[in-house]
Amino acid sequence: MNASPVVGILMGSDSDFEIMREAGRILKDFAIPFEMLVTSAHRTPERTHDYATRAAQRGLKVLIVGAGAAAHLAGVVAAVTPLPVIGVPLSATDLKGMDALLATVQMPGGIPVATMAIGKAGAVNAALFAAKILALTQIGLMEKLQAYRDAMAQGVEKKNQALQEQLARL
Ligand code: RP5
Repeated sequence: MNASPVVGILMGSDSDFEIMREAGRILKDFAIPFEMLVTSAHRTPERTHDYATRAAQRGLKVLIVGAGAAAHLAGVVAAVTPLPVIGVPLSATDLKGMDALLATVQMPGGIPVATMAIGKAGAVNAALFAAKILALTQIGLMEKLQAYRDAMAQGVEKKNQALQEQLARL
């Protein structure tokens, strides 16, 4: 039996999936059970409201919300849930995500949305940030996060070594 999801990944449209799947990949690597759904602040407001109001009682601990354009999804979700909401602004219009960034980050005082970078880096960081929140109470997750960081550092070191070898051949 699959474990119950502790992270919900929401996105405003299926066109957001290409980027938001990166968050899912990270959570999968960390063996954090999650669910993913398309729901829109504007096109399906009642469904969004229903999901967000029931998320905490269903056992979810963190919500990751990606949206582009006039990206109100993270904000309207945060308005009705006690759970931490992590927003990922996405590039969906000629404004290339600046519209979504401002709509997501400029929340009025009282309703926080932890806003990440626009696009793929934001989706990756949203998942890592969710893992950090869960690691406060979940044994073993802190060590996995450290291992991820160590692997990343080793990757940079390898790239530097390759660069030095290329430099030597100039
Ligand atoms: C937003 O509008 C979605 O999050 C998406 O980024 C954007 C465009 O949606 P589609 O027109 O591609 O469905 O609500």
